[in-house]
Amino acid sequence: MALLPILRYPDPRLTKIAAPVENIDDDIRRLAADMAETMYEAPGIGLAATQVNVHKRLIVIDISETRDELLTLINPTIVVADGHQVYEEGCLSVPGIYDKVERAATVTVRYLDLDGQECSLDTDGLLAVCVQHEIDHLNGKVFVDHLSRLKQERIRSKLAKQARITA
Ligand code: QAP
Ligand code: CO
Repeated sequence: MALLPILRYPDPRLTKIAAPVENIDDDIRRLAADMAETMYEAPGIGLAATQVNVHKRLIVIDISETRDELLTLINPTIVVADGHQVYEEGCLSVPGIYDKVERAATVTVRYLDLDGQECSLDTDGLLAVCVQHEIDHLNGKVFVDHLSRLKQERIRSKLAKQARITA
């Protein structure tokens, strides 16, 4: 197991579109385990492979209080989306920044699990938000992209300033 470095917005590698996972082999299983360890250590509730500079369609999520309900979704696709909800989001790639984003209220997501089994998940609330946020990463999108240009500029300058302080 290993902790992986997380890309920081506005790193251009966060805009890459991830490719489908073709084979669920030991490399993918190791990546999933390392991503889970990285998410728990952060701590966070979701992490996409894009954020650790691996451009494959794989995400890990755990929204439980007890931190023992890990979901690993391979090649996830949203097949049904309904309604609207607004949730205050954050992102491990955009540390210290939180803002409201409107997304679908309920989603059905199809994916492969680590055994290569076809799975389907019907969800709402925070888990639905998290699934949509992480699939956005696989498509090269960060939650900041949903905000106004003015907010995006403020976030970029705030993070650039922070990077100078911590450098
Ligand atoms: C995505 O985000 C998410 O700024 C996962 O300093 C967030 O795990 C989906 C984090 C909210 C739905 C709602 C952020 C940790 C973690 C930070 C995260 C920070 C430390 C974010
Ligand atoms: Co994120």
